[in-house]
Amino acid sequence: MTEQHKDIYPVRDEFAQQAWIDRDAYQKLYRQSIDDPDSFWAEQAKRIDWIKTPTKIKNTKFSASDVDIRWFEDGTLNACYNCLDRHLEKRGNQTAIIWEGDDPKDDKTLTYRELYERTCQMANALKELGIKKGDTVTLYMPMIPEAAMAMLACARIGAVHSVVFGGFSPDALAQRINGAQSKVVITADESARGGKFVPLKDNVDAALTRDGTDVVESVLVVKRTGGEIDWNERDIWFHELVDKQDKDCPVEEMAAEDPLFILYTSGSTGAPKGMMHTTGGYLTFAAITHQYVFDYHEGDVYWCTADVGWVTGHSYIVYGPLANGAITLMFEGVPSYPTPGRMGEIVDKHQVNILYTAPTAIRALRAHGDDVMASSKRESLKLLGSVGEPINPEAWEWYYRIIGNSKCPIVDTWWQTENGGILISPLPGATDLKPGCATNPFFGVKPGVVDNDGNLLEGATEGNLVILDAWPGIARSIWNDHERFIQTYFSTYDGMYFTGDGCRRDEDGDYWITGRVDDVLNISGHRMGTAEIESSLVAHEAVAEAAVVGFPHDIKGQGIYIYVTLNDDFDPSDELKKELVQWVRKDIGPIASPDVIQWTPDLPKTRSGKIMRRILRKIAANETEGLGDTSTLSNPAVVEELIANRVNR
Ligand code: 6R9
Repeated sequence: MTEQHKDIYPVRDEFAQQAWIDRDAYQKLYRQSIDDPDSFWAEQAKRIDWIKTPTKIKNTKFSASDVDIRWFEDGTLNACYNCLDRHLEKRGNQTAIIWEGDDPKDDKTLTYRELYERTCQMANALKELGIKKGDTVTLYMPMIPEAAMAMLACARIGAVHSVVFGGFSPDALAQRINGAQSKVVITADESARGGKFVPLKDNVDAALTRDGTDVVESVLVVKRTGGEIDWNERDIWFHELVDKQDKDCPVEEMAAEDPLFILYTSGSTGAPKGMMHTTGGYLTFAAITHQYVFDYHEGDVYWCTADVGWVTGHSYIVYGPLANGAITLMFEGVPSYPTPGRMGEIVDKHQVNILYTAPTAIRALRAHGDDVMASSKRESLKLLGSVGEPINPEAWEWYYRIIGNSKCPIVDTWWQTENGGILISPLPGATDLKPGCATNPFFGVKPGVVDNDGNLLEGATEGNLVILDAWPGIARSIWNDHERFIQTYFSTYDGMYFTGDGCRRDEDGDYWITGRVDDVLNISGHRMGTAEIESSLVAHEAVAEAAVVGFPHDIKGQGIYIYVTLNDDFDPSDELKKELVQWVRKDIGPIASPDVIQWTPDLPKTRSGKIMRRILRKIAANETEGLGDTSTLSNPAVVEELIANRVNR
């Protein structure tokens, strides 16, 4: 996907001089982190305030028969304490969160002390609702400070949060509430995004009519827009319960390996997986990566544009920055509202120094032309970051030149929900940049490239990206399904964590991520399993069979292309196409909106009945020249027909 680029942007001396990590430090520390992980991570654990300092550092097993990952296992700590309490003395009056509303007139800041007091009140409120250590709480919230507080309040009392992205449908929410068995759901009346209101509370009400959600006893509702909502017996206004609580709340002492949160993510098969992250290793890894990858220094204003519903929001809006005592900006809206120049205007307004966003946002801005940034100067910026999908060199150059005024290094950070934090990325004071290249592994990360048989490849090569040993931030399991965890990540190549991504390693040893090699789509940086969309479609009465593939899309990176075979009683029509699009949007959420539907009497299958997605992908991408060997198909004739009826977009 990303073409190898000749341009190199060398580390600037001025940057290296003030950076935490320069070239020599990177080489030295990286070697130590791989050769002697115990000493490296024992040292790094000092960035955390432990209740009981760990003496056992790494104790991890990666094998198809046994996966057991423990870091700092005899240590105890509290994540909320590390994000709030310990900063009070030195920076109680410093801003912790800058909140920028959807409407440019709305903003506010919270100091560390204010965030601490509100979080304690919220923790006390959760206790009043009967939440105890080990219980789960589901959050379905707008991008407002209460979302961060709710996460931290859970952490404070040892509850496990499960944040569900506010763009998911009631069914998707119900599935996740059921999976986590949460007694309490925290939401808001509505969220405001791009001038539109999303009925979060109505969605919760709808979700709670679905099977398996009886477990929910209380719904805590933040009043955000004042929009009209139904009221049920289980509903409680957030302000009524929280405002009256005490502003102090003792922290729960957690073992390093106690769960901190669950976060659902899509895989290539079946229902979304609740990735389970634990406390000590995750927090250490979020903090160290936030400091070094973004070269965060005291007082820097840092803005990650992700939503807290995704892992990037967890690690790089909340836990990493707050553990480091940073100033973290939280934006409620979308970068293009009310005008396409909004992102730059926010940078100027709050004097943002570090901006971390996604390629899809950059491509959408670039499509407006270079003048789109004319309403802002962005002189405060010193570093840019990218995450979520491969960034094409053209978007990279535009980001560098137009947004960053040709003076800010770009860190292209590759990682996944399962990883807890950044695994492959330049360090801005140490790494020469290549547009579109994620470059080097972070400390403690040992990547490898394997062929389809699992043979490790040496030197400059291309293949499947694996990680050969455990790092502190890796998820420990899938919630309530350790077998599936092993099966999904450790059984493809025994003894290695399989990422599901393809990559190329160039002559300099730099890693270029080429995108997913499994049946996971990446739509505007949002992960989605083809299996989820397919099972939604076949639940429609008209659909006999459906196959979903991604195709290259200028703005979204990938679009959703669907091949549908109808049941005998139904005829193809534009109305039916519209109905199916609405069906999937309603079932999963607007992020799963299909771009193209092609009717077909049949799907290409192997003799054992497996759909040949490789062929469907090529047709969707209009690469019908090299379809490869189709002779093993049970129905080779269908391929001609599919090509002839391909839908252009
Ligand atoms: C953090 C996050 C993970 C998938 C991952 C890969 C893609 C993320 C990338 C990237 C190329 C980058 N991805 N960052 N691909 N370059 N810098 O996005 O987590 O939502 O779990 O997605 O996203 O394909 O496997 P998640």
